[in-house]
Amino acid sequence: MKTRSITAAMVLLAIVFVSCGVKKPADNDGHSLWLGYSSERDNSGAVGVGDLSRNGVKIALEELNGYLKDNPVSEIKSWRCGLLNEKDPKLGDEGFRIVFSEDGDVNIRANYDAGVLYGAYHFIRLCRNKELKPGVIEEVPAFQYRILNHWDNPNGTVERGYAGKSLWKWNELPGTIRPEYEEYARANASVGINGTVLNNVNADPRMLSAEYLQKVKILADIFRPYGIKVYLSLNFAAPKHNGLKTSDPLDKDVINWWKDKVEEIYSIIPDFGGFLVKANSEGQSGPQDYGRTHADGANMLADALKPYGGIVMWRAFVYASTSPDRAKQAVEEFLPLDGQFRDNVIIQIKNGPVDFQPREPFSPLFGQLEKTNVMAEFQITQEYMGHSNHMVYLHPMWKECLDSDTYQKGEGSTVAAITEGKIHANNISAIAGVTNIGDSVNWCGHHLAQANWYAFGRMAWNPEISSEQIVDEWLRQTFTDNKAFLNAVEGMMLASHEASVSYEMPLGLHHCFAGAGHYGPGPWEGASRPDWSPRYYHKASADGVGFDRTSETGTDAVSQYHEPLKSLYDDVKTCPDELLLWFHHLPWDYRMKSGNTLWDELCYKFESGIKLARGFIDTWESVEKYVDNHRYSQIHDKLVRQAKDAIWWRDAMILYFQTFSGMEIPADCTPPQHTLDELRNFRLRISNYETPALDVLPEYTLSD
Ligand code: GCV
Repeated sequence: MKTRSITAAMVLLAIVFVSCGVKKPADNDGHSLWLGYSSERDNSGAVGVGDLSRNGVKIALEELNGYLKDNPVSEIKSWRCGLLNEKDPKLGDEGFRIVFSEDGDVNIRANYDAGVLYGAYHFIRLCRNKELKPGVIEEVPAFQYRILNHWDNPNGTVERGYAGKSLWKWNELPGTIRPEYEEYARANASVGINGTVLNNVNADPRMLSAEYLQKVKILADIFRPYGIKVYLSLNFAAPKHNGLKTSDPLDKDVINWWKDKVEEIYSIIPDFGGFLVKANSEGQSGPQDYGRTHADGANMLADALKPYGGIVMWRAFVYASTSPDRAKQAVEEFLPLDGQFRDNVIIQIKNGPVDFQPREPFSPLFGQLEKTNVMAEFQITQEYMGHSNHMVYLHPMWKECLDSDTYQKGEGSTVAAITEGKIHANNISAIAGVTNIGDSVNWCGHHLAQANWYAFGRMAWNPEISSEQIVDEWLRQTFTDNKAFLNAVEGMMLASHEASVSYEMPLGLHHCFAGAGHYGPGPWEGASRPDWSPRYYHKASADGVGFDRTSETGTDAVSQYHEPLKSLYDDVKTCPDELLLWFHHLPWDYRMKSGNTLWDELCYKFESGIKLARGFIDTWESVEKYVDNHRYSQIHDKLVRQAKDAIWWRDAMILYFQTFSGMEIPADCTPPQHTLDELRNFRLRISNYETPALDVLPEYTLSD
């Protein structure tokens, strides 16, 4: 009897299982990223064309064979890849052509081996996304330099890194080579990234020492076949650290010191990419220490690199001006230098004028420089968006910046067009992302944060691709192509950036973080003066909230934008709601376009963020059966924390603002769960750069 009922139960289970049609995938630790198709390289089954000693072509072949062997595509009968016999100028250095004939022959060709490799990865992506159709595909990258910036230090820490320690084990190199180095190169090449700055912009001078260059060489050798060049951040004071009396860029000995250093670097790494420089910013040394300009400093380095084809990426994130508005400093310092930089210098500009906030207007500097190469810097690591605890798909935010029209040369002068070199005669085009990679097994600390690494690469190759397409591609390759799963998770990820803005700092508020760790709210911190403190940025008081950057009563930051933007932002009636408190200081009872008072609108914005974050948990629970247990539960735990943090943010911001507004939180909003005093005291316990552990954060109850 007992046996019979067990059998019946098993049959029932089998029926349920079959009728659902879903087999729970095996546990996956996330290490294989979006490249889980072939763990072993295979050299059989394909035809290589031309000189196979070229490593990029060889890797392309191995990838194609590995993929097609495990995942045969019935329409494909044969495949080849290799260099073109005659160079095609249309394809440039890195472009490719894929010809897929009606009778099933695939031919991937390029001028150089990097192009063949990109073609192979593109082809595999099409197969995996079921987008393969007979015909010809030609692609060339939009940006010449597509670069990750690591903020990794020689001691193994990563500034603003939330995925373990540095991937680079400097203490083991050059002797020990970890498999992750090549895995990293492969992942980057698969999305078209062709450069990596290995060390923090707050640079340790040791990185340029003979000892470290031998370590860097090993990485460069591993990355080279994948089309990836290495770059280093430098410490501008390096000559002084090495015994010179000065680091003045116009001093003869200093000039020679850099020339010799560059010669040494190229003798060890012949295809070294160049330098990234943070100068006269946040305490870093720079040319201004010697009464020189950014152009003097950058040009001195550019001249040393020029004979070898290297470039200087000189950051515009400056922090030494006396301007009363931090958002204006980059234009104030760099506009007077327009036209003075060498042609192998490019000014690296953060997407917004302050610092990678959840939402900023685009940096006006993009639209100001006309005779200088400019590039955008995005932050892939989530310094200001919940570290690797929060799921925030960042591509919509980056695209918002790239698609912004600066009106520099009339309509259509978007940030993308300017940085791609379409508006004025830039001779270098580049784009950079501060990476979210560390040595954690899943690379990024949150499984879903891998999407941001992937998205950065795809965007750098082609800034036109939509956020929807990128997240769809990534999910199919990383999880499953099940429609129900894709619909649910795509919706959730696409809503996540707006959710993050809403639950942290809606309506143009910015930099309201607790402490230097930038995790969690601290709107009560600091003073009303130009430092990095929340009170300087939100300016909440009895008369209202927001930073007045208007032309008549404010700092006139609006004038750094071209018309019609200047007037649009300047006029409170036309300024977009999402940037309102970035540009205006308004009374709490200000009547918004919606008809709500500003106070109510703020409360409802926070509420919408809380609702979205709460809903992400339901969405994730609805797809449990499509996801392996390991990733399912790790992501679930983080989504729960994210929703709790959303309420924490609202409680802190609104309870603090309420001390000025004296207004009631609308009754239909989630009730606060902590008092202002409790939250202020809690803040005292999370003041360093690390992400606090999930279970030491303030406790919150989530309603169903
Ligand atoms: C690498 C912000 C971050 C710093 C970072 C700096 C920069 O201020 O908090 O950690 O330093 O930006 O981009 O240089």
